[in-house]
Amino acid sequence: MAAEGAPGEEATRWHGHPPEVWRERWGVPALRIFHSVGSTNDVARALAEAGARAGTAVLADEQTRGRGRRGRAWTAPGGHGLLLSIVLHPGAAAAGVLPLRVGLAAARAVEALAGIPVAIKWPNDLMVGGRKLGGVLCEGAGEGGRSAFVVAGIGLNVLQRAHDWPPELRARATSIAAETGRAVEIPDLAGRVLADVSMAIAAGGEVLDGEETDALARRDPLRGRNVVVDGRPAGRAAGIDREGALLVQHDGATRRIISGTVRLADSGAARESDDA
Ligand code: BT5
Repeated sequence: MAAEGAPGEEATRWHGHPPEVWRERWGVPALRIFHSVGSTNDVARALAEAGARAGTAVLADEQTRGRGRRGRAWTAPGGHGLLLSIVLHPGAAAAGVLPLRVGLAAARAVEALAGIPVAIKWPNDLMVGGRKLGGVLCEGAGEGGRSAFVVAGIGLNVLQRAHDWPPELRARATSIAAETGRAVEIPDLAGRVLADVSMAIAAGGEVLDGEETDALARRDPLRGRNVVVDGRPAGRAAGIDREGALLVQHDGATRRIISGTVRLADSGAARESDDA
């Protein structure tokens, strides 16, 4: 069982073991585990600013201020999901590449443990059956230029059932348990995600390589579909380039989208608060 404790207080045991046991098992340089914390990304950022080594990880059962991109919230009922942040030293990797590289590694970890195919909706959504299973939030050290470190936050829905979601997410969110009827152990998933993300970052170059772009293309639910970018019809999605930009074709021209919120033009169900 997850450890109990006051918000912001580190857990002394998590799923039956002290954090040090998990740290050793996963081979990470440092690990902080909380029953409840504001945002694991904030804790990881503070550790990174204090010089934490690459691979340093922060986990929580519950976040009181879990966040997505652009001020949106990440909602996860306590103990039902994986809430993980990893300090990365991404070297020369372009900013647009990181969420996709991390998302691909997380998708592969889920596929390996849960046996379900995971789509990656540009730039940071992990989807199963058209519903959101997880998301990635990469935050750098500062605005502009390249960061010495990046905190990769990963939220994955593991044990939630339909009644666990607030009404606005019920039709749009899913979990590994809801998709497979089986539970994956959160510590197993954490270990696998940590290993796969660290390996992908260590091996990754400045831009996505052919293997990565192929793997993303196979998991791209937007490709060939008409899309709406930040609320405006933009054209037909035509894949992801090596810098991590979304390619959109309209009137014979191809535009590179480097940031934004995208949905399918024909998905009424996805007329989401995400467009806000
Ligand atoms: C994301 O943002 O998808 C990135 C989420 C990253 C969360 C992790 S958890 C560990 C770390 N610590 C943090 O504080 N954050 C990271 P975005 O693309 O902006 O999506 C947010 C939107 O997804 C919300 O506006 C909701 O519509 C929806 N959403 C919120 N919680 C969800 C959930 N558990 N499952 C599916 N969809 C959700």
